[in-house]
Amino acid sequence: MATGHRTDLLERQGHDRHGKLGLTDEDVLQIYEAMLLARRLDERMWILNRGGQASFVISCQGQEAAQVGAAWALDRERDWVYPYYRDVGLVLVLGVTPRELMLALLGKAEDPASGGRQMPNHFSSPERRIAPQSSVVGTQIPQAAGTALASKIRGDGAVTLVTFGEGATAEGDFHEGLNFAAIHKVPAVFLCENNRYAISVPVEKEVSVPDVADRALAYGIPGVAVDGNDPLEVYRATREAVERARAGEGPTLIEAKTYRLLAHSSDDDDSGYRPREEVEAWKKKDPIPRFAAYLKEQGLIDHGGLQAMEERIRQIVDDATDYAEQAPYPRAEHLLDHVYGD
Ligand SMILES: Cc1ncc(C[n+]2csc(CCOP(=O)(O)OP(=O)(O)O)c2C)c(N)n1
Repeated sequence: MATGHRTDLLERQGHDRHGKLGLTDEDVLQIYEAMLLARRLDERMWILNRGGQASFVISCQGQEAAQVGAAWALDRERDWVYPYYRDVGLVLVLGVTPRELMLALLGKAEDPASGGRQMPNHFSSPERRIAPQSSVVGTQIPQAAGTALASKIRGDGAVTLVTFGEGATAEGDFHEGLNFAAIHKVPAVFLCENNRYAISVPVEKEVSVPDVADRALAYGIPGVAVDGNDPLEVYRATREAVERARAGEGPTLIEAKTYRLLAHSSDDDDSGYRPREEVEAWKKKDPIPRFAAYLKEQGLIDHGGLQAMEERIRQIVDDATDYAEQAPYPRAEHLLDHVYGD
């Protein structure tokens, strides 16, 4: 039942791949812009960290294609999403604003995810159906299975997408969540962003089969491994999984093979556990320049267009940074608000 699809973006360049997937030229330009915005926001977050303003950064760099490609396959008006902490690209597509992300980063009172109480990148947006997050790895997986079961019982047609790293697939929550979802044939899509490390633990010490997607077989659901640095491949796989789920055919496990370009977090030094040559090799597969090359080959954008996009994004990132820097911190007397039931 498990199917392993693998493709190489570069081999396929030159063909109108997005058109064949039903995506318009405007769609792919917007996909690229969302990926670039995620990257530039992340870069700014590291600068704020190094400058002492942001205490902690957990980065999306390298994973933007997987995140934006998957988000593009959702119905943003009704589907539920349980993201994990690297999903800046995903939540941007769902409507979370750069200002909101920066408010959370700097722990400001106006942060809509938690009023400055959560760690950054612990997204939460009820109106966009983004469920709040725990830092405990993998806990979102059974929660998402439960949300999908609720959709099935209600018959509301919503699909639930849940994302996680490959390290999370070594947690009991992953196995319980997939087992439950498969038994009850719930409308869920499980997306593993396999970036090859759980902090310092390499994928070979986390997963005993060649592909995380192979694990789907044990639950009797389809498992698909795709090039996670190609947004079109991730979009295609996610759209197929969403269609299956909406048609009542149950869940799918997708593995987007990608790489975390930076350290696990701003508190981590990755030079102790992974060779620089490996990081450099993956930089050559960086999804941002690769997708820019595709858009150029398709004649959808040129150097000037890319420059204009960069400038537009720089202004958005500047505005978000300035706004969050000037925003007030939570007041001490509100310390316990929204922390305990009230
Ligand atoms: C249950 C649990 N164990 C350990 C941790 C510490 N921890 C935080 S992130 C992380 C790595 C998770 O790796 P993965 O799921 O592959 O995601 P990645 O960070 O690589 O994107 C770990 C071990 C935790 N938060 N929760």
